[in-house]
Amino acid sequence: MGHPAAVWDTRAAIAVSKDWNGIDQVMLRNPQGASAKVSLHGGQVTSWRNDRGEELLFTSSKAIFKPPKAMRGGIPICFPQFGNCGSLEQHGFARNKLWTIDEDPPPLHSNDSHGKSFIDLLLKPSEEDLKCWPHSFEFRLRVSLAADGNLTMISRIRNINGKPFSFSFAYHTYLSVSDISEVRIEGLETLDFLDNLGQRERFTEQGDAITFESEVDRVYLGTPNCIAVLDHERKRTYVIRKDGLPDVVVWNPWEKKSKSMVDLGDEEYKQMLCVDGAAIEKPIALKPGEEWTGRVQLAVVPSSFCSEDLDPQ
Ligand code: TA6
Repeated sequence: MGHPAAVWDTRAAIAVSKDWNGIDQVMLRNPQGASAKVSLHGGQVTSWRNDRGEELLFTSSKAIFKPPKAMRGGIPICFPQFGNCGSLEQHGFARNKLWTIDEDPPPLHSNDSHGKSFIDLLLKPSEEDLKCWPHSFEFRLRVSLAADGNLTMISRIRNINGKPFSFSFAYHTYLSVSDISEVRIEGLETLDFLDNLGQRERFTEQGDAITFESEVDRVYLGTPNCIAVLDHERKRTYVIRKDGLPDVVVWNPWEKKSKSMVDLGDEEYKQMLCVDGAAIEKPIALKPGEEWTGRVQLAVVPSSFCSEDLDPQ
């Protein structure tokens, strides 16, 4: 179903329109035709396309587009809690809340805006939120699309002079892959990880790239700031660069769990892989007035590019 005509800001190739729930969504476009879409519901990136219009993020064919539930796919924001090991709902409330467009954000480095289409969103706790998480914060999110098509998300979370608080965080990133059995991750070899399929026991990864033959649900710890996800069939490599996010979540539900999820097709585990920049093992602690920044940049390069070419550590 088409959306009402979007209102394009020609200066910055930004358009705001309403989605089928009447919620504002922001389309970013670059001169080469690449695009990204961000919903004010959850501050969730719901689409990221290259200059050939190919969708690079996974969205379930059975996704439920009905607030407050987050759509299954794109990049939901997990804050102030990752997982369900706290008092809040799974992955916290930020992805289920209505954000606003931040018309006057505190400035970022010029590199974070120069030559980019970007939008700044803002989440502040409602009275209801303060009942379940009594901390006064401001969460500013910048989503930007660069001239080369790279997608960057910058989260700035500030303690607004309340009492000290801690939080865990993840950019829950659903990558679109051709066939999970043809995918490998480079950059996590030999690292320790917590296995969510057990009781979050700690294991050490082997020395080879990670490949997939069954359900994987892990938090890799103390990871490098550059990870490669190689899709052999499409000859495509996702390069994930991050800062302020020491951990990486790797999740594929595989067949049995996919069949148990109403908002995921039974076979769709084959076309998705979550690789999330995260801060989980050591929650981020903020004193009054302090601010944390967590940044992730997603790029796609031809698969002739391999991990040796990644940024030297
Ligand atoms: O590790 C990722 C994970 O916590 C999995 O256990 C799975 O629950 C996934 O997130 C999806 O969570 P969601 O709440 O979006 O269904």
